[in-house]
Amino acid sequence: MALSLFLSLPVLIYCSTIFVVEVSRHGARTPLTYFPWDTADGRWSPYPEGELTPEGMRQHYLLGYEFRNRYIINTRLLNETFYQPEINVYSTDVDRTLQSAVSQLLGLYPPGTGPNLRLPELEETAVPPIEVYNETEIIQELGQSALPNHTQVIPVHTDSLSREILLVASEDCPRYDYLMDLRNNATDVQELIEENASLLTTIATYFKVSASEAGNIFPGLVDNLRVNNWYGYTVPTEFQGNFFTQANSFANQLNQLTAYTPDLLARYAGSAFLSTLSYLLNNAQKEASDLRYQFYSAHDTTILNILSALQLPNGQQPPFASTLIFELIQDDANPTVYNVTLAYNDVLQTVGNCPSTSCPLETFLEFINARAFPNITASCMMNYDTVNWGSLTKPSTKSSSSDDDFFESLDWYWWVVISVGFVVVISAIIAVIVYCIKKNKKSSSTYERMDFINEKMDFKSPK
Ligand SMILES: *[C@@H]1O[C@H](CO)[C@@H](O)[C@H](O)[C@H]1NC(C)=O
Ligand SMILES: *[C@@H]1O[C@H](CO)[C@@H](O)[C@H](O)[C@H]1NC(C)=O
Ligand SMILES: *[C@@H]1O[C@H](CO)[C@@H](O)[C@H](O)[C@H]1NC(C)=O
Ligand SMILES: *[C@@H]1O[C@H](CO)[C@@H](O)[C@H](O)[C@H]1NC(C)=O
Ligand SMILES: *[C@@H]1O[C@H](CO)[C@@H](O)[C@H](O)[C@H]1NC(C)=O
Ligand SMILES: *[C@@H]1O[C@H](CO)[C@@H](O)[C@H](O)[C@H]1NC(C)=O
Ligand SMILES: CC(=O)N[C@H]1CO[C@H](CO)[C@@H](O)[C@@H]1O
Repeated sequence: MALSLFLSLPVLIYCSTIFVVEVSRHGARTPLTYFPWDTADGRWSPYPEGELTPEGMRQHYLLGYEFRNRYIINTRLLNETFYQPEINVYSTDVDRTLQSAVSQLLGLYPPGTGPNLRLPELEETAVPPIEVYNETEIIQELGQSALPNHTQVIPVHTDSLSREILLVASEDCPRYDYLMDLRNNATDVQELIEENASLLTTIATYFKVSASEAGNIFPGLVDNLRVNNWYGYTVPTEFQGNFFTQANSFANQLNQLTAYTPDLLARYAGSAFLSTLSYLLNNAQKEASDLRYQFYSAHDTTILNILSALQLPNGQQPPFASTLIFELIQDDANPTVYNVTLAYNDVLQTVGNCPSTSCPLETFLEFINARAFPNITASCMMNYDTVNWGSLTKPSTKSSSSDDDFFESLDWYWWVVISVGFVVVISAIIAVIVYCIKKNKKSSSTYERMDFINEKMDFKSPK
């Protein structure tokens, strides 16, 4: 509270927030997989796996309450009562994110802010076409309030997970899925798994299964332990203490390596969101619509995808109800000047080439437009055969829609290139010896491949 006042005070004095994009992770939930210790004492009863818990609802209600304070009471970005064109809410089609959105909105527009019937006479008209039990008593109790206690209901949009590329990139991007699959077999990933083999041994021993079966259990187990740890519930001693710390850190590292390394994957993960963000900020600056608050209710992956695409390294899993807030700010003294800020759980971030945490809109847009693929649909459907093997550019902040930089750190490809390079070099030497050709000019493609190998070696050496 004190912190938020401190944060919003300078903003109040010099400039106004004119547009907000919020992305939050759902609140506390039950584990995605139950293990014997969960079911033995019925600790999650009656909640099935992966559902929002009352604690998760509370977290989002409190977020909504805080945002009411910031964006309705202090800065007056939003009207005191719900005005439909101002706010748009979009959630992934998952119970816990939908319920989180509703819980947060209940804090933003709490009971008491909802509407009355537009005319008292409409009391008799505003009934459904079937007979209602105790209709007279209920209508009397409601009075003019449309719903009990002037409760405000707010639409929450969603779409099927298979069309969720904006918030869950892997759900609708075959190309990204394919690249992540390749990464699972890469040497750096396999090395990390080998270095942490003791974790799998502990799991294999406890569940009396093979090591490969233990590998299948691991993701569900680590999630389970994280949730039980959050709740302070006990788990078997084998999975407490060091095991938990190491499993947690290993899972984070593995995720970083398979989903966001090399950089191209991070761009796949965040492209659709960054393009949408760019579009929203442009529209807001032009005041093309009345929209002032865009709220996305989503997952830890969504937050990591966005942070990774913005090159803000974060190897940690975002805690329940983690929140990214993008604000478009207008300079009161100079109304043609717009800045963008990004806060992750209230910590301001410096994005790309921005001079500080408050970033001129053009600089911010230039960066995110370069990071996003020009046409994510095309990039996601990109066929393996269409990869341009010759070009070895490293796009990072330069705009590009190709896969090339991905292959710089694909170990299997490295070996292919070394082998090809080796064969080419040997052939060249044989050619020189056998045919005594005076001009000993290597083909340009050989140079390219050799450069690639050198670059690759530089890339590997620091680690
Ligand atoms: C804004 O809030 C005020 C006070 O609650 C209300 O009278 C007014 O109708 C609202 N405006 C809109 C556009 O919803
Ligand atoms: C509903 O109707 C029944 C029977 O008419 C009555 O006993 C009861 O008090 C009513 N309930 C309310 C909430 O008015
Ligand atoms: C409104 O809320 C109060 C207390 O929070 C409750 O006693 C009352 O029944 C509610 N009214 C309706 C119509 O639900
Ligand atoms: C990864 O390796 C496994 C086992 O060697 C193999 O079955 C699988 O096809 C490989 N996946 C890819 C994408 O290369
Ligand atoms: C906008 O960003 C620039 C560069 O970081 C900074 O100097 C300026 O104070 C910011 N303006 C506002 C209104 O935040
Ligand atoms: C993006 O790529 C898809 C698939 O190639 C294509 O159908 C679509 O027209 C492209 N969109 C734009 C705006 O170029
Ligand atoms: C439990 C365990 O073996 N953890 C290791 C996992 O790999 C990292 C990186 O090499 C090590 O630092 C950990 O000790």
